[in-house]
Amino acid sequence: ERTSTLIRGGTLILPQGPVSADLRIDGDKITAIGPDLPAEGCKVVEAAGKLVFPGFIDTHTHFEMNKGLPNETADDWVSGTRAALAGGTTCVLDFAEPERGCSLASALETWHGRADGRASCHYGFHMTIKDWDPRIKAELADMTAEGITSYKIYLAYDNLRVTDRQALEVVEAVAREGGIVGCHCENGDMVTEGIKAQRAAGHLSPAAHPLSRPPVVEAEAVDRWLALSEMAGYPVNVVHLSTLRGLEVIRAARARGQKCYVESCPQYFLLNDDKYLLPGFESAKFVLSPPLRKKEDSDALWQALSAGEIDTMGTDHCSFNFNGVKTLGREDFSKIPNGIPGVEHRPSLMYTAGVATGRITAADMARMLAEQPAKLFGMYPQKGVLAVGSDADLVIWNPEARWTITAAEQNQRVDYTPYEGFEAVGRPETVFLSGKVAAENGKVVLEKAGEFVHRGSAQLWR
Ligand code: DUC
Ligand code: ZN
Ligand code: ZN
Ligand code: ZN
Repeated sequence: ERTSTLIRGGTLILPQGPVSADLRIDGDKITAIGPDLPAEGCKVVEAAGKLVFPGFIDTHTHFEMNKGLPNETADDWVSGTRAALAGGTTCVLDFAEPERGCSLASALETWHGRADGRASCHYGFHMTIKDWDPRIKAELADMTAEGITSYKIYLAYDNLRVTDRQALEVVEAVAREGGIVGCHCENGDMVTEGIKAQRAAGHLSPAAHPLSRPPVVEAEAVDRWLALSEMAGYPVNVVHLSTLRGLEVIRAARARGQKCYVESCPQYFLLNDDKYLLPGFESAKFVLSPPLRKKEDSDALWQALSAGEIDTMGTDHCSFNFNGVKTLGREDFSKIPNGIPGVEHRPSLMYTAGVATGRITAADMARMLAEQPAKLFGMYPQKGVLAVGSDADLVIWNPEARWTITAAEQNQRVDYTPYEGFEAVGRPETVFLSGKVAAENGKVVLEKAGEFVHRGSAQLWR
């Protein structure tokens, strides 16, 4: 049935900034925004003292990754999207990955099979390209027709990476589709040698992980990725930027007039490489790639975020149980499955450390966690903005709430959180998904109502 809701007296976080106004929802759309809207026929939600954000979009998740293998992720599509929703994220973009030698269509079918009817928030897929040949190339037009307009390639991981020549061809081919390609920027050969050097020195504990892939590994790959983009004459996305060195490469390219997009993740702002000095195997909880970096890197990323140099914030949510598959690397750090959880906590982490401290505004947060993700990935203005005609995915945010992040109370189905004990300021109080109340105070109240988002061309605003 079609319901109407009036969200009354909240501070709406609009693209131009915060505005005190009412917002009306009819069915699954926002139908009016303005002062003193009539309440006839509406369920009224009082939002005085609250912020109203567009539903947050996580540009980077890995649910049900390595399915069926010993290093399978902890969160599947059911638990991962429930956690996202509980934390105020109404849409995720997950990485679909074809099996070696298989078509993009086969990966799309597999990912639909896992997500359809099981997801509690809306979702789309980036398509990972690891084989690149005429057959795969011919599939790009089919992908566009299927609502897939973003791709990912790796310059690292021997089993995933493409050559530079292939990377160039991928960017050129995706440009013709009006899509966008993101890249995991680490130099694969340097990582391989870095791991070998640590092992040779007898360093087998998680403490060796960051040493095996220092900042130059990222900086070199970012530089090469942007060089390939320049040659192709089409902008690309750098995913999960972690270092000042990488940022400097991006700044230099932009100073020459090159257009590019940058994603980073909360862990690179909030956690540092001192986590690799924890006793025993504890540091394995923080083994991800790129690794956590130094305080100077985080400080530089905060400055870049404040200055609008970072376009989107994803989580790279890739959860492995600490008392489970993380132990595959107990004797050898290089065998620790790479990744950390975070899909549930990104909005609260960024609000606490960013907005509440004054480093960014609430409008900046909406821009980097909703509006720009929607634009870059072809969902704007259907998603990413509070506007008449847009989908009614939104979050009523209590800026006064104080709470503590703990694994015991999380929705993520993994046995730890890297943010255990983090004192959060602000919390999503009510999350609307397509016009319906779907989560309240960190608990999901409407399950499996997520829908696949058929995405259009990338909107390249830079
Ligand atoms: N890095 C991780 O830590 N996990 C998932 C994939 C990646 O690139
Ligand atoms: Zn489907
Ligand atoms: Zn990556
Ligand atoms: Zn990733």
